[in-house]
Amino acid sequence: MQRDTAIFNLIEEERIRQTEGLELIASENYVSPQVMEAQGSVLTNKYAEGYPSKRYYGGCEVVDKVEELARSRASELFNADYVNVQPHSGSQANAAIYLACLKPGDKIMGFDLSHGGHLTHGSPVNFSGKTYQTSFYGVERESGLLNYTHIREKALLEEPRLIICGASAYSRDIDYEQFRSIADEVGALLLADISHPSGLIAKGILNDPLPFCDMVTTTTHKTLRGPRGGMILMGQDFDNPLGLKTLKGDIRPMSSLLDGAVFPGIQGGPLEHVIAAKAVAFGEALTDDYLHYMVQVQANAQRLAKGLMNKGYEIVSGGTDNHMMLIDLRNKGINGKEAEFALGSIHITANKNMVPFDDKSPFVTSGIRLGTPAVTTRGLKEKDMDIIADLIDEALMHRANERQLAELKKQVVAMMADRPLFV
Ligand code: DSN
Repeated sequence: MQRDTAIFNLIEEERIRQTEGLELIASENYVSPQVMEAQGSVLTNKYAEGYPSKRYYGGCEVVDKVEELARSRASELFNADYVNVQPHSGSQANAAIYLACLKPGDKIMGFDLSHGGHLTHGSPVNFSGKTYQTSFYGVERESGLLNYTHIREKALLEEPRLIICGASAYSRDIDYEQFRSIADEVGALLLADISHPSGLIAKGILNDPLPFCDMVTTTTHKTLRGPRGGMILMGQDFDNPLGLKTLKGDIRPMSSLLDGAVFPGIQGGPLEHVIAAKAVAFGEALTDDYLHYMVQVQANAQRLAKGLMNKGYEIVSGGTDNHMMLIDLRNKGINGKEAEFALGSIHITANKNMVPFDDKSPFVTSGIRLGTPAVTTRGLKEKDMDIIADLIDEALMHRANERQLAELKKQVVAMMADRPLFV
């Protein structure tokens, strides 16, 4: 067969872009060669609708073992009683939770997207906002922090059936115990979406939601450093809240409803090649090397935030507990779109991001979000974060000076030249 040079040349182009660039998108990372190998394996050829030992296709005896291994490793990593590794993404994982726990029109309450939440937590442009009645909590204007008293008041007022905690642009730890007591007071179910900080949670660096939340969802490709995908976890199984019964009249446990919501509820065949890659990543995450990596991710984020604050940048909430930070650029006279472009021109990749109480549209924004999972995988440490803070500041302040930007780009490429993509 003739090689598809059109595509493979583009893949090579992307490999060079990733190798030369400085990746600060908080939700991106570089997977290991073994994760890549598993994902690019013959498992991609296999249909396996159903679950291990309960499949709708023959020939599943090997992928059954793969999926069991992925589940048992995830279970050990998060101390979870229930794991479903089939969701194709974090959004699919959340969709399955909603399908299992809610009826269309039920009330959900999530973290406002423009304050750091996620599209699937009820945004009006997303299926979650179109299917359910939504309300939102946000951060305080002054502190940039969640205020649990105000979240409780809002929950008492709105009486949601499901409360969602977790964020894609909030740099502080979350008090899941407080969310539990709020959910109990209003009789709501509680979902934690830990897609961003799941690696830090798995290694005990941040609060653990599993003892307090009914269900937990995560992606597997951010801090967890696995293939793109999603997963559902429960610390403990429980009786389904809708009172749904089996044909024999028994109350169905939540685990059975969640399995059914993923398949056949919202998905068909699972991606067993991706599940194998998830298993590899979970195996890596169980090691001490990964613990050291997570500790360094957090240390790097804190150092980068400090370096930028020393230069007068406003980090929402005044710092970070996790792997990311949100910078409100309004005091610097530059918007998020311009900042993303200026950084891109020196090979630093970041994303523009709404900041709380933003007066600009999501296409422009007043902020940028930065994260350290990817640069830490490349081996960068605290002293490198000081250099990155300098590079960011120089690029933003001299964004109209093409010669200076070209010089800064050379510095970025030189910095990354001896940092292999694969660890
Ligand atoms: N797009 C992801 C992120 O960047 O945080 C969330 O889905």
